[in-house]
Amino acid sequence: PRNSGTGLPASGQPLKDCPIPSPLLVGPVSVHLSSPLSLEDIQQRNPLVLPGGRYRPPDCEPRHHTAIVVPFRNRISHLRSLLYHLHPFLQRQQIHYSIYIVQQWGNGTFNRAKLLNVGVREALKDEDWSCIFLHDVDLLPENDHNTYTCHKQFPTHLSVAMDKFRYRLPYPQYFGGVSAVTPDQYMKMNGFPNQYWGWGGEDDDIAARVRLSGMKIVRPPVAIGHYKMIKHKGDKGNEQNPRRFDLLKKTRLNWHSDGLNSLTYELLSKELEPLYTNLTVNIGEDP
Ligand code: BGN
Repeated sequence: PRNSGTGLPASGQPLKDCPIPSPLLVGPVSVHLSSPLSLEDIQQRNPLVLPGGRYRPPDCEPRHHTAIVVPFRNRISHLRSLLYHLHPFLQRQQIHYSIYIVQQWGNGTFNRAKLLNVGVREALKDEDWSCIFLHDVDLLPENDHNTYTCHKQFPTHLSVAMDKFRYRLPYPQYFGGVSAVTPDQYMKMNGFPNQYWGWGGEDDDIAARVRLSGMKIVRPPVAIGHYKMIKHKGDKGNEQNPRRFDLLKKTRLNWHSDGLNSLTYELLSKELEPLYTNLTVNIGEDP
C-alpha cells in the first residue's frame, strides 16, 4: 500500500526502481476470444486498478508512464475483451498506466485519427505521460515481452504480426493497429490528421508524418509483436473512405496545417469508470 500522490509507500521509504526486465513477464500468452466476462468480473480480477483504469505497481517505482488511447464507438464486447486482457498484461510489465476510451458521439462517419488527437490532448491534461499508445479496440497482444513503452527518439509500431495478416506486416510502411509516440514525437509530427472520415488511410498518413518530420518507425521483432484481432464485420458509420487516396497524395502539403494545431472538438463528458476513463466527444461531422 502507498500513500496516494506522495510516491512513497506506506512505510515512508522511497520505492526501488522496478527491475528490468519485469520478473512477472510470462512471454507468449494464449488469447481467448469466446464470451468476454462482465465488467464487474474483470474489475474483481484486477483489484489494484483504480477508477479511470489507472494503475501503478505497488512495490517498485515504475520507469514508464503510459497512456493507452483507444478510439471507440459501439463495440462494447470488444472493449470487454480488451480490458480483460490488457489490464493483467500491463500489470505484468510493471508500468504506471491509464486506459482512455475516446468515444465518438453521434452517428456521423467515424474518424479514428481525430479521436486519437483528442485522446492525446485529454490524457496529457491528467499526467505528464512519457508514452502514449494509439490502440485499436479489437487487437489483443499475445506476448508480454512486447512492452508498452516508448523509444526515446522514434515512434514505435507494435502490431507487426497480426493473425489477420498471417503474422507479418501487410506492407513495409504499415503503421496501423497499435503504435506509440512520446509527447515530443507527437508534437514534432503535428499530431495526426483530422480529415480522414471513414475507414482507411489515416494510419498511412501518420506513417508519412513520421518520415516528413525527420523521424523513422521502430518495431519489435516479429516473434514478439504478435496480436490477435477480434473478428468482426465492417462497421456501420465506418465505411471505406473514397477520399483517402487523394488525401494521402497531399500529406506532404497538409501535415503542417492539419493536425494537433488545427484540432477542435467539444468534450461532452469525462467519466472515471472502474476500468477505464471514458471520454465522450463531439468531433463534428464529415463536411
Ligand atoms: C491499407 C489501408 C490502411 C489499413 C491497411 C490494413 C489505405 C490507403 C490507400 C492506399 N490504407 O490499404 O489504412 O490499415 O490497409 O488493413 O486504404
